[in-house]
Amino acid sequence: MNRSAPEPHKAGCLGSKEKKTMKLASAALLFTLASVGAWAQVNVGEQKPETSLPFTMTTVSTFELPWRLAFLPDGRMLVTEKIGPVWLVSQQGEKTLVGNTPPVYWQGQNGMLGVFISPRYSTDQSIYLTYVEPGDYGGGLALARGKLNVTGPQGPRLQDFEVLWRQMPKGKGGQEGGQIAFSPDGQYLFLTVGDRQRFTPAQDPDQPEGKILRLTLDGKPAPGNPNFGKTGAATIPLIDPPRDTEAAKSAKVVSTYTFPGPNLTPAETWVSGLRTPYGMAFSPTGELWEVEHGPRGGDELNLIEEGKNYGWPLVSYGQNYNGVPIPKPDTRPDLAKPALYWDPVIAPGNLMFYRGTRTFPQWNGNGFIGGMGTKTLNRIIFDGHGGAKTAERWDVGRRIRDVEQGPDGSLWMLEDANPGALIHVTPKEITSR
Ligand SMILES: [Ca+2]
Repeated sequence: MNRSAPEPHKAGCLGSKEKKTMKLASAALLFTLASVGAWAQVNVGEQKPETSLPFTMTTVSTFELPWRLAFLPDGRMLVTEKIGPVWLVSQQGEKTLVGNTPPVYWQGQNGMLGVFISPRYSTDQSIYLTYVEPGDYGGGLALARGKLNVTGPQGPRLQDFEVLWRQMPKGKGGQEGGQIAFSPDGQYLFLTVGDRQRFTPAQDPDQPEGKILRLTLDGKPAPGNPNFGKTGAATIPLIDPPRDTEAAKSAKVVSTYTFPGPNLTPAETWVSGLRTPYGMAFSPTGELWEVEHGPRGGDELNLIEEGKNYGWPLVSYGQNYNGVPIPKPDTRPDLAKPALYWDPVIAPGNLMFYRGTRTFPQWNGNGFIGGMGTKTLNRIIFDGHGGAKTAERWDVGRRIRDVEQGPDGSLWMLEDANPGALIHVTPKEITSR
């Protein structure tokens, strides 16, 4: 509730003029509530799954901890495995290893993460990778680009590979983020950086953890960012993942890192206060949406708007895994709230928007979120004005790490498991007797 609203029992002390003003204010408040209505931030964690699936799932191949897939214009796809490799895969499931991919720090949630096709692929044949680079102490998220040569005698391989952005210092903790969304005009890229299970850096403007960065396609701070041109502290502290939000407040500094050049984090930052941003995508109406894991309870679907602070670890609808409470979002109206949240959680794998009217025309414009914890596929309806609500929750019996749309409008999913399936999702055939 709005904490500034007067308590009802105090209304009796007011004069008639104040009462009239209050009535108007209440009417305005009611109108506001009614106008957002079902679209206001609500807990959708208790939603029950559908009793049947309207689609068929066919396992085409299996991988070791597959993480993301991306379609090339020729209809083949690239599939990453968290343990390191990147594969070129036909829709029939034939796999060819892509050469010259970088070494990764594979440990827990760390490893090879995302693969994304350049918005200029027809002219630059480039792909973007996100992964965790190995270091002397833990690892660090990296964003890199390479030209994909699929015609050479040595088989498919990356050329002119270059790291465009890297998280420094390297350190411990999972929850890297690693999702990219290209701006609809293809000029910029948005990169999610998770909190690395360190909590407090998500609120430190000098550290990239818990942020969405807006960068040029070459990984530089993008003109137009809220703090474009500003630099941050030359030296920043590194902490290990503390046990909870309270312990994080007095976490021991294990080392300090001094940047060799300017600290560009302020200039790169688009929004802050995120926890585990594993899903992010532009909707067909041009809104940027992000989905993240909360702690125990409190997974979030957020509308991402320039300069906003999404609250982690100051507030959450969930609590720490050890039961230590976290203040609720209502206590901090200055922080942006999610459009939807899940308590209990679904553990979202990613977010994608379905575009077009081929194969599943009824889903044109809808969002899809894979639920790993619930082994579900979740359809989300967006109103194009910052509102979202859930449609079906389908029990698919697999931990869905990724769901993407194929060239013909069918869906493809990756299962978070080892072995984990590559699953083709097609309309259920209607059989007549
Ligand atoms: Ca939040």
